[in-house]
Amino acid sequence: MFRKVLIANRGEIALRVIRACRELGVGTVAVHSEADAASLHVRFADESVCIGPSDPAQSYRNIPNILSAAEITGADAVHPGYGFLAENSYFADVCESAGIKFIGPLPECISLMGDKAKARDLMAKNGVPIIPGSEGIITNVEEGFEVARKIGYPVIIKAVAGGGGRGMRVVHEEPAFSDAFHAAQSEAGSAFGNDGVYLEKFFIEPRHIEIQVLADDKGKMIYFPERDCSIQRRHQKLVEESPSPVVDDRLRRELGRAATAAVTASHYVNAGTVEFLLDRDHNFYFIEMNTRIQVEHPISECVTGIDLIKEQIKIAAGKPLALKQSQVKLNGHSFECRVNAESPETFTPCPGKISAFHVPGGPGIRVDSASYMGSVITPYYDSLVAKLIVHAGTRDEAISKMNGALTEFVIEGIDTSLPLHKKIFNDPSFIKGRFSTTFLDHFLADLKK
Ligand code: MV4
Repeated sequence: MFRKVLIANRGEIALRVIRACRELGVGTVAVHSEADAASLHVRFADESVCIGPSDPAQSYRNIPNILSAAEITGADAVHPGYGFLAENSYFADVCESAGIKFIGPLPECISLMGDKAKARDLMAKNGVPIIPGSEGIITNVEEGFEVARKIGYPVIIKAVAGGGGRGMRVVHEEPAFSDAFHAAQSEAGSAFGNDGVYLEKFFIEPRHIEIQVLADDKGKMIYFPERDCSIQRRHQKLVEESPSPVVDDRLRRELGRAATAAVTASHYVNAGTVEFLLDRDHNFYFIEMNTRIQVEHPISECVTGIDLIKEQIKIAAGKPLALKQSQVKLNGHSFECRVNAESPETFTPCPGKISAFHVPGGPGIRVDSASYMGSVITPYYDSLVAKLIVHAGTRDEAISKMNGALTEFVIEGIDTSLPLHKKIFNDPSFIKGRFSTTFLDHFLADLKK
């Protein structure tokens, strides 16, 4: 096992990794920016190093400073968390070159999945269903016209380096294609330094379903029951649940088979997530693979009892995966609310000092947060204040538990998304499990009426 893990992150996920290390008897090194000196991850790690100013480019994304901190403290592994350097193949590569284990997949795997057109191509070749679209990237408008005519409008133009919804354009008819194509190309070029785009048939009201996987470096792997992440606004997820209210055992096994095929095809190691779109007829299609631990991982932990972060660390340390697929049993239902510091009207981040903080409790209630009374949500980083996670025997019981927990959660001094979460958990369509990725936009439009 590792002696000491450096956590190249902040906030709740840094704290989550510190807790997992502690349980494994592994030492921890926190790194922090100047803005985060009073943060809980600094307080609860065994050691800490200041790695630069508040601007994440100069601290949490500063590779030389993070590697120096690892060398000074003698850390033998780095956990990247999510965001920042988590999907930076160069970072994973230089960690390995410096003799520090990167807790995640190999750099080659990160860059392969970072190219959405290459990932799509690999899946198609390995029997994972993909959405009808282009083979590889589209280099000019004429080529785009041809593919779009073949698959039929509406189509969606996506950046190969995108993901999470950035650099996408939906085109409903041919006259709009040319402008959208050039706009997508130039947006992708300036956002990602890569102007490659590809084409897919646009699905109107899909559900966003994802499968968590764990794979060791000996070829063993397991998949988890699906997460439904359809409740989002502008690609920011607000509520996630596992299992999905529309997936049955048979579909769950098919999704698992597709996810494990994706792992095998890419020689994937460590924790990853395979994303699918699910259409009205419950056909599913691969969209992308995330090569990091995700924000919503706790709901998968709740319904299986498996600690994903501990498994990540053990896999990176070269231990064989001790879990068999038959030991991954779906138990009950779990929801997560991402409680953000944001204005209820504009959804813009609302930084400030938390003047009162009371977290709900009781059986089946979990709060992953690095906030406390007196802590400050700064404008430098994401505006996540807490993840409120519930687990109960059935979906209805979990909804009821979430409603109680939302009522008890007190956060004062800043505006948060808690009032919106309460409204969602009282919406009849949501309660019935009837929603798609467009649910929240319609819901918010109706609220304004
Ligand atoms: C799509 C799609 C519909 N059709 N692809 C969004 C994030 C990225 N992972 C892929 N995404 C989507 N890809 C096809 N072919 C719908 C989404 C999508 C979405 C698109 C526009 C606005 C909001 C969205 C929310 C979830 C998913």
